[in-house]
Amino acid sequence: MGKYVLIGSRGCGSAIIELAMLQAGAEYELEEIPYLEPGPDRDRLLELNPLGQVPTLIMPSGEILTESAAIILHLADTFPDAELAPSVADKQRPAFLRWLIFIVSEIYPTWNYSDDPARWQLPEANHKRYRKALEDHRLDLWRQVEDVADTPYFLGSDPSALDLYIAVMRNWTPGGDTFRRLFPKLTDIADNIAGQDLFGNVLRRNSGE
Ligand SMILES: N[C@@H](CCC(=O)N[C@@H](CS)C(=O)NCC(=O)O)C(=O)O
Repeated sequence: MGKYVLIGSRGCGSAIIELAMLQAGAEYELEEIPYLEPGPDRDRLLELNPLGQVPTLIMPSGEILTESAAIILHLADTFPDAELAPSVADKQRPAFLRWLIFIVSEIYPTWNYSDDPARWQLPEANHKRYRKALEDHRLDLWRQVEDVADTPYFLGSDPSALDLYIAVMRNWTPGGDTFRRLFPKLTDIADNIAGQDLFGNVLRRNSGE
């Protein structure tokens, strides 16, 4: 099998896919670009993925795969021993699918909506209130994940890609002490992943340590 090319950016969800690549033992090359900055890198990204989002993956076949959940499910199919997803026969499979989609479709977009309120043509006077409403909503969503989480991995004793999402996203707003205080089980999961030799470097680089 050839090499994957992962287009990503520091501080972004592309790190989730890097961790998954490491967990799968897949051969990949990271192309780090300033994904929001106008210029040739962004123009190329937009050609590959009209949303201009990272992660964007160029498969060994040259085909483009976007959407982190699709990439995770593809890697789980291609590397069945990688423990990225419970098998179809596993009783944890429905919970895995439920919370994978919850994290990518409910929680992940909240940053895209809140990070730059001007993008949504809101008058400046409303930016603070708008951002705060989304940040509160995000905490409600994380609370639901915390309530059902097991430890040391989200699914209990078996690792899955859900742990990788938690390990990367816990560093995003609100991050730090607030996340730790509000979501102790998710913090344990994230600490567990961050403490593993395989993942430590990517997580440190992605969070700017
Ligand atoms: N649904 C996508 C979301 C990816 C995403 O939103 N990535 C952020 C960076 S962490 C991004 O590219 N944001 C730019 C934008 O939405 O315009 C996924 O799960 O891969």
